[in-house]
Amino acid sequence: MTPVITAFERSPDGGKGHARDMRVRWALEEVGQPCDVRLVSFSRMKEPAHRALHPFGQIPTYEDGDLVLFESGAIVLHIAERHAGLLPRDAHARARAIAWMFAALDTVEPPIFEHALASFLERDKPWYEERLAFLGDRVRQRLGELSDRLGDTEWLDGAFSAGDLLMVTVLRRLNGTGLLEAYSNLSAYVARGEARPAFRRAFDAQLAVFAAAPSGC
Ligand code: GTB
Repeated sequence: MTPVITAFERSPDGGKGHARDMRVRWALEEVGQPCDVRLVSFSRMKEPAHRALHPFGQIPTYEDGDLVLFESGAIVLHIAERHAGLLPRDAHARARAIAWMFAALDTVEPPIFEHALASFLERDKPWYEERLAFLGDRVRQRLGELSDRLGDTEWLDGAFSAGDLLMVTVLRRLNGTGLLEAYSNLSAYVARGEARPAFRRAFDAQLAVFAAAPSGC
């Protein structure tokens, strides 16, 4: 059975692949699993039919037979557990790769997401510059720590894993802000992730949706 995922009908990011369906598309491409994509509008996401799949009325969701999942991290973990290629076979290495998945979503993504949200939504507030500086410092702290750990290795812990996949999707949100570019090993790490053929295929697929129905933003 071909799994079905949901994605934005009109991507507010102009096809840059920052919405969280991108990490699910990428994981599916890495393991060679085709999927169908159901596009949903912002209003459709809040209707009961979609809320039955996703309690918070968001994308992405994942349906495969009887199984319905929400939360991009849980979906990527499910894909990685069901197919070879995204998690090591060795139990300890596998546990560490999963720890990197949590680190990406729970430790590194929150300050990056807050920073992006502030620059988007709070620009006109009198305290904007002060808040942005504060959030920028929080992002830099995490990037510095991550950069120290990555050093000059290719991936976070041995071979490319679902931990790298999630970390790259989180970090690439900073592309062009100057924050990521201050850490040359992290910039190169993101570029390595983005150069993977599976990433390119996933990126092109989400971009094709935007090209067909460009956002009004
Ligand atoms: N923790 C959940 C997960 O990881 O799956 C978060 C899901 C989530 O935030 N979904 C967002 C959504 O459905 C889309 S990805 N929002 C609609 C709503 O809540 O009504 C977040 C996102 C949105 C837009 C951009 N962008 O334009 O750059 C980037 C990321």
